[in-house]
Amino acid sequence: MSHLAEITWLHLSCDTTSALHIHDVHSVATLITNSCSDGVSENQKQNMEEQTAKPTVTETWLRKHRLQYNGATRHPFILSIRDGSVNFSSFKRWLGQDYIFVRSFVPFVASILMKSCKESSDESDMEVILGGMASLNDEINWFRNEASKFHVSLTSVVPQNANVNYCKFLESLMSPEIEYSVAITAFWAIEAVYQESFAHCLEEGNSIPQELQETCERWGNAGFGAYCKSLRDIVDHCLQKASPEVVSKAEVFFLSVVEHEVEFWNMSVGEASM
Ligand code: HMH
Repeated sequence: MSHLAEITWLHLSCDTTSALHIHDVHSVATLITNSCSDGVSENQKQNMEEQTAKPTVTETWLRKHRLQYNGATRHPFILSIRDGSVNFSSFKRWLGQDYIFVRSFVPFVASILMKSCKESSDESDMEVILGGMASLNDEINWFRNEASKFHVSLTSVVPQNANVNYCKFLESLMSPEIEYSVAITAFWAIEAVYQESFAHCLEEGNSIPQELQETCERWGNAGFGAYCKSLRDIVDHCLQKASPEVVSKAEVFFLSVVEHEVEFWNMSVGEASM
C-alpha cells in the first residue's frame, strides 16, 4: 500500500470514532515523517516512532466507551456501598447470586487457560491465568464463609435472569471458535470492572459499613489491581498483533461484558425482573 493510500485509510477509519483521532493523527505524522526520511538511519526512525507512541487498544476503548464503562464501575449499588447507604437485602442478594456466577466463571477461566497453551506466543500468560484460577478458589471459600455470616443459604439461591444471561454469555465464550485474544479480553473486562468498582469504594472519603469492608478489599486491594493490569497487558499485546476483524470482535465482547455487569448490579439492587 502506498503512503497516500495508507493515510487515506487512516482518515476513513478516524470517522468511525472520535476517540481514535489523537492516535491516528500520530500515526499519520509518523507515516509522513517516515516517507520524508530517506537518508535517516533506522535508529533515528525508531526514535521518531517511539516519540509518537500509539495508545494501546484498551486505552482507546476506555476513552471511547468511558460513559458505558463508568456505568458499570460507578453503579448506584457500588456508590451506595461507598457512602454507607447500601440496603443489606441488596447486598445479600448480590452475595448469593455472585457465588453462582463465580462457580460458572471457573470453567470459563479454565477454557482460557487451555486456549493460552495452544494459541499464546507468550508462555508467561499461563502463570497470570493460573493465578486467577487460584484466587477464584479462595473466592469460593470466601463466599461460603461470608454467606454464613450474613445468613444467606447458598444451596437455595435461585439464579436470576441477569445472572443466567451472564452465565450463558460465559458459556458462549468457551466455544473453540472464540479466539484466545477475544476470550481473554472478556476475562480482563470482567475482573477489571470489579477491581475498579471496589477500589472506588475504598478511595478516601468513604463510609463503607464495617461489615462490607472485607468485600471491598477482596477486589479493591493493590494485588488484585496488579493482576488486572497483567491481564490488560496480555490483552493489549494480543490485540496489537490481531487482525482488525478480531480487534472489532473483541471490542464488541468488551462492551457486552460492561452491559452484563450493569445488569448484574441492577439485579442486586432489586430492579431487575425476577
Ligand atoms: C458479576 N463480575 C461478577 N462477579 C465477579 N465475581 C467478578 C466480575 C469478578 O471476579
